[in-house]
Amino acid sequence: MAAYFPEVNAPIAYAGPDSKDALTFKHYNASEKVLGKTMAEHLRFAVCYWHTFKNLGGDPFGVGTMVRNYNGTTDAMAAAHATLDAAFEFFTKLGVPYWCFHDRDIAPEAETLAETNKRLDVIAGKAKQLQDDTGVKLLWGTSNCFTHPRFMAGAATNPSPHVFAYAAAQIKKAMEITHELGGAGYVFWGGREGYDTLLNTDMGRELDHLARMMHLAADYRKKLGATFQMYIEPKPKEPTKHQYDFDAAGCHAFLLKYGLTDHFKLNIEANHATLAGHTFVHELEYCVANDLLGSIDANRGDMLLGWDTDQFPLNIYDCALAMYTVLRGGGFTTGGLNFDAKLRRQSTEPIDLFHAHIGAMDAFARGLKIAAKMLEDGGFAENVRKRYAGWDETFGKDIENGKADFAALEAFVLKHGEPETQSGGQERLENILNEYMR
Ligand code: XLS
Ligand code: CA
Ligand code: CA
Repeated sequence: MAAYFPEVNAPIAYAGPDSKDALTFKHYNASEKVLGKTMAEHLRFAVCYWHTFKNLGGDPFGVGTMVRNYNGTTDAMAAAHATLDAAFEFFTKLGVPYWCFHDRDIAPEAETLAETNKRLDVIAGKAKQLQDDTGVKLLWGTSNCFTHPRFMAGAATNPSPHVFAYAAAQIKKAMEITHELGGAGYVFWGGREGYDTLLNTDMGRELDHLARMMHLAADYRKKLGATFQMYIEPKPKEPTKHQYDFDAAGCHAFLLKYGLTDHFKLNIEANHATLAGHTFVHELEYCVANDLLGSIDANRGDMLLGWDTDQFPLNIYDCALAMYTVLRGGGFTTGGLNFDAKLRRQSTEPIDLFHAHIGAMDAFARGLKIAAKMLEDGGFAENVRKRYAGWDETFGKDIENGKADFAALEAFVLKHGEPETQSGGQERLENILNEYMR
């Protein structure tokens, strides 16, 4: 088989924090145990197909800058075959256990749905073979219902039932191939499920239609006998002005209203959290508090740019706090850390893909170790326990259990007077956190 990444001859190895070799892991040691599980089992890293192999650095102001020898042919299916070979070479050399794709990433769309599906079958068959040969597994699959012009006004929320039907047919097929490939998950990111202007939008009806699509998907999952976990991925805006799956809380309200909580968890993306005006860890914490934690799209935005820059995650604080929340939530089951991240437009060489992923894997490995230490030391948890200690006493418990009515609460205050103040101690806690970042 042709080598598409000849600069890397063997799988990237762990060489320890003192290594000066850029093509080694300094912190990610797949088999090293942390809190009883290997780092590979905790982190469940995945490479995404779309940014890594299909994005060539184009932006709204300019065309692609990156040359890749696996998609240099005008024969779309030949390029699809070569790209899949290159992808599995990359996964294997990087040493990631999982990958993720959209239907339209792996196989190009044809003139008709029937022809497009035939192409998908061919490429999915090849992917199955490559998965079997390499041991790389599918973290999740998804359907791209946002690139083609037919979806310009949304897919499930499109004003036309014909477009709704097209999206349904596409999702049906993507669920089938995800199932055939043994995918652990299936993602719904509502690319254009929102609006550009309310002047032409029936919001209530669109939300009902979105829920209808989710119920159809839940029914079809059952019919397929599939075991993959379905996720909704929140994002507040971009490409549309407003997207209905705004954030974790918005998705939760939607799932509750439409009776969908048994069928979905969330796939939280760091950059989408910040676009929604939250921190990454806020979104994860909301998921843990509401049994919604599914999977993570690991990336980061740029503090000074207000759009979805999808950069590789390197901020150790963010990685540590994210992993602290994930560990407290019981860790990943079906989910993992998918690098939904792309090279900057000036990083044109294929080897840059290795540098980007190695750095991000090391950042999360450090985050995991720091989070494990924070958990083991227990200082933060103890601080929280003490802060809420009043709720563990009889009076607090009575309120929690609904045994104290307004009159009882009033009587308590009349008897005990002013509550004591207690400091939140934020600066002390932040200082302690700083000490973990070594
Ligand atoms: C785009 C989304 C998308 C989803 C999958 O902003 O992140 O890539 O993860 O459709
Ligand atoms: Ca994403
Ligand atoms: Ca994104």
